[in-house]
Amino acid sequence: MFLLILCLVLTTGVLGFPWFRNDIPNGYKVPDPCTGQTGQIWEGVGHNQEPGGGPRNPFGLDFKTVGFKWTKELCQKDSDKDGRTNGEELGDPGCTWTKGGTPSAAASGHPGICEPMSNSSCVTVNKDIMCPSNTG
Ligand SMILES: [Ca+2]
Repeated sequence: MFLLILCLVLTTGVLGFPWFRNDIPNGYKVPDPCTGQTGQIWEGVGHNQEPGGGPRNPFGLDFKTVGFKWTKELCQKDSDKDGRTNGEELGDPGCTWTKGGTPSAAASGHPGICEPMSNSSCVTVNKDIMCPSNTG
């Protein structure tokens, strides 16, 4: 049993916590904002790299701060400072979504990556973001 737990801990350390995607609206449909990634999904929503794992992006840090839950506070915050709240980006503009429910809108942005990425005011926020290819 101990080994099983240890194994789980080690695995999640590498992969991130994929089940957290059930804890935010449209967690499986967050668009990848990197150049040339149109239509692609950013799997590790709270992380600097698309597959997840490694350091957290601003949204991941805020998500951790509120206890890995979709709270009104988190929903109304603009973690990546691009002028749109996390709720607006994830398709819950009214901050009414609860776990298991259907979001009122589709995800229209990434809550942890300042968009558009080419915007000069986003460069500092996005300095640790690793795009899937070298096109971003
Ligand atoms: Ca935002």
